[in-house]
Amino acid sequence: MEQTEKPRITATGLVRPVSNGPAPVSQSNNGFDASRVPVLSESLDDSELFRMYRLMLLIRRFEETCGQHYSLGNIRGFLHLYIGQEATGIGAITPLEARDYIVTHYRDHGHAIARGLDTNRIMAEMFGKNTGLSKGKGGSMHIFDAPQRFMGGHAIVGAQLPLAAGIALAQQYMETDVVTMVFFGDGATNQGTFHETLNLASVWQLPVIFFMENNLYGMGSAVGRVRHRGSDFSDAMGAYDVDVVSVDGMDVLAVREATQAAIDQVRAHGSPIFIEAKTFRFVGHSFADPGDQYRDRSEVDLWRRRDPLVTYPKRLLEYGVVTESDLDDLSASVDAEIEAAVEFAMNSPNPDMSEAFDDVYA
Ligand SMILES: Cc1ncc(C[n+]2csc(CCOP(=O)(O)OP(=O)(O)O)c2C)c(N)n1
Repeated sequence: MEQTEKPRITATGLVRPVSNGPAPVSQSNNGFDASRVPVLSESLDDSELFRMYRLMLLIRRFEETCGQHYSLGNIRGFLHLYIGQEATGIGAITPLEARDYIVTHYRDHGHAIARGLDTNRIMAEMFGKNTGLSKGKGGSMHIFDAPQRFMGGHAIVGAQLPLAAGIALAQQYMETDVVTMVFFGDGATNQGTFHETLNLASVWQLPVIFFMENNLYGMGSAVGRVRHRGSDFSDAMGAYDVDVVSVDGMDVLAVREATQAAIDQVRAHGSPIFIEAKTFRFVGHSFADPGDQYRDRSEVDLWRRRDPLVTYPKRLLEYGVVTESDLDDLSASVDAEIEAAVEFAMNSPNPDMSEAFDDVYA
């Protein structure tokens, strides 16, 4: 079959200079030039801009609440919070359509919320209850909702990558225009599965978006200590001839625009794209992370100053998309949703022992 030549995707044009942008930041801010930030997107209406903020706030409050219930012993096992990375998840997932697939790793609550999965059932999964999305048997790292095409939640670093390629291969075989998006961290790029999957995805021209959330650390290891090229991923895909788009992961609109362009291209041409969002987790790797001692306080503070839960609503106010009272109402409605989710989880039964071996594929 003759292939039409695919256009090369580029993030150029996604960022527009602003006269009174924030003060430039140092290189330690992951190389992102904060003096160039996008204006509010022209392609999104006010209700969508507002919905994106609601989802970001929902993730933040969900995560904070999970942290509290972990300390109380109501949530057990591992808990990897997404606090700080909300703009990336929302910018990446909101432009997907319902027929598209998402595969992700253990830092998955934010992705699940962004996908619009039932907050009650995500929370119940956290609490290990049988009303949870994985019937309480998966927990925090294994959120799964096949009808919504949310295919996990995977605890093994890099394991989700070949699964995503398999889903994309099936779509290619069935000649659909469905896009598969797979999330992973910078640490996963050192796994063999990453290179194997990239290679085959390129050879077979699979319709998959490789979405890397580069938060600069894999557990306690700074990316520069474990990767030959450090935090620079610009030519990471050279060997596979896959386009790379690098975007500011603290800017929800920049992520959304870059991702929308990538989705359009993958849908039309069926070839893989690699997106790198530069972001940061504000808290430890997981609740087992003893005090986050491998990061300099000043580095964390620098990133916290770019908290998307502060900068984005500020922009919405500046551009007249919302009023202060809209934001107050929103905050109350998000709190009510989280409170209801906790109540639902607390009041749900544990999985029955008789179901222990159900759904085991062996
Ligand atoms: C194959 C494998 N090796 C090691 C681990 C332990 N582990 C869990 S998370 C993690 C760090 C991964 O970091 P990254 O991919 O950057 O994602 P992030 O946690 O920063 O979101 C490691 C090494 C694992 N789960 N699986």
